[in-house]
Amino acid sequence: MDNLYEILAARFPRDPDASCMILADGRVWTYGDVRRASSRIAGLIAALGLKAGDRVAAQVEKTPESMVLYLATLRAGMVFLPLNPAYQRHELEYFLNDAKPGLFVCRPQLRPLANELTQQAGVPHLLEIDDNGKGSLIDAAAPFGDDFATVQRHSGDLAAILYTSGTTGRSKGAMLTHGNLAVNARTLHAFWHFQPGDMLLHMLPTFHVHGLFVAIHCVLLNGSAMLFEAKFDAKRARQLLPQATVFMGVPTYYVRLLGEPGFDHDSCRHIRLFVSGSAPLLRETFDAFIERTGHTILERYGMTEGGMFTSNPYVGERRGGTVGFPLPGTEVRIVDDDGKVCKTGVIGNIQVRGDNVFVGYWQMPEKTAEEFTADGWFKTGDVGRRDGHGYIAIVGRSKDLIISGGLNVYPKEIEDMIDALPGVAESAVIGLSHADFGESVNAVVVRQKNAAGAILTQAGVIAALKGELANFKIPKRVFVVDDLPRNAMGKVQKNVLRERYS
Ligand code: MCA
Ligand code: AMP
Repeated sequence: MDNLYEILAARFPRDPDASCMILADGRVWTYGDVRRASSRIAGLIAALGLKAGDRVAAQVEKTPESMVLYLATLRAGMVFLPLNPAYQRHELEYFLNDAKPGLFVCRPQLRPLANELTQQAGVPHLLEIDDNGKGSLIDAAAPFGDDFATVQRHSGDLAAILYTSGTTGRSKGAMLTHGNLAVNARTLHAFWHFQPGDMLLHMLPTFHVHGLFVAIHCVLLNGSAMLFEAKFDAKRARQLLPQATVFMGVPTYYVRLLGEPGFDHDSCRHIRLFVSGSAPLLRETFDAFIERTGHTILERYGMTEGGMFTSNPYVGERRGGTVGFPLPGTEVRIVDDDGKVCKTGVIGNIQVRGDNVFVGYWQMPEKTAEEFTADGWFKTGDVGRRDGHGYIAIVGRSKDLIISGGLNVYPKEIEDMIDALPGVAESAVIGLSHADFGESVNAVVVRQKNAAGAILTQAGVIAALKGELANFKIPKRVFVVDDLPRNAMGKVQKNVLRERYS
């Protein structure tokens, strides 16, 4: 049986009363609860008449019910499509039209917009899960049985589509199979030495690879429990860490933990592993963490298009400023612009290959072909080097991408929206270093010459974007200028802008 749910469930504890998710209010979801609830929701999804391979899109808060909706989707043989609850009309409209899900699960407060957008996109079913894990989906699933027979799937069948923004402004849906997810889950579970009795403190969102796949798959394969918190909060993390053995986070979490008074060695007394990823961990954060807690954070590197590619060692030296070595089963090479493998220490383009690497972008065969080499390597768009000991360091990106607090923002998407505002001639969106988010989003906006009546201000631009785009993409600062610096080819010199405004 290659259905990922079966692979995970085969490792659930024998005792159905064993804890799986421990919630902030003290409630516990046992593994028996997870089996039963996923069975009922899978029964409902099947009864809606969706066919294997149909998409189930969910824009819901992080709750045990929404986590179980993911498992139920796998059980029913459908494809899970998680969406950040911060997404607004402009983003949702695109995702629903592009993915054409058979079912859209939303929060009740989104209902009017969801009605409009699902009708427009021809999505046949719309159900709700609210922020307390209740709602029409849960009610409708209640009459279904606890013994749903998980649908047979092969390792090459799709399990999930996760949208990653595109450099051209159009988001691309990365198609991940049951096999892609299973192989990465098994690798990480073994490589990071998951063991009986582990307790993961789970504070990541569950609409991305890090929180949904990396963290949850490790726990489920381990049959152990997690402290399942709705979101990251540094104070709360400090309180809960003494009960945990493993913690995973983006660099911002570590920066904020270090800013928390009283966070020290004792707060981490049972922790055996701190993992960081999704964005570069600054050397100063890595060093300050060792100094404060005695723990060396394990930094790893990955992408939506394949889960985790490299990791610092569990046993052995974890080197700050590096992302370690290729994980077992993943090949990593660093090549120059002609595709020739670079010598040790030379900076080049990072390419990866392995069973964890996705099978392509949803309905974008040309884009998919562009991102793979003829011999099957995926071009990550990241730039790095390998040192004499084999440690890989990411030194930059060839793609125009900003990572703010672990969330990706593609400048082109925002530039397109700003350019459409009255009085704007053109714009350039740039990342500037930010103490909390690592990088922040900033817009340099050129006013139209002779634009009658239009007064461009930071507040005006920000107000025009809010409600259309997720808040984390909204520029923190807007600079209004008369022109943009260009090179001889006429290309905007973003490096000059970054220097000017840093
Ligand atoms: C929230 N805000 C942000 C961000 N998050 N602004 C910029 N960047 C952000 N990441 C804004 C909100 O819009 C809001 O603005 C204000 O900050 C406060 O919002 P709130 O929700 O209270 O913020 P928060 O709870 O402090 O959230 C910050 C956070 C969160 C904890 C860093 O963004 C987070 O959990 N990030 C992790 C994302 C993640 O899981 N990434 C992994 C992707 P306003 O006041 O104007 O409304 S997976 C991946 O990258 C690959 C595969 C990998 O390698 O893992
Ligand atoms: P996403 O599209 O959300 O999957 O983000 C993947 C991107 O995050 C990668 O292509 C990298 O640019 C970046 N990333 C992930 N982990 C790290 C890391 N440890 N260091 C630097 N960049 C990282």
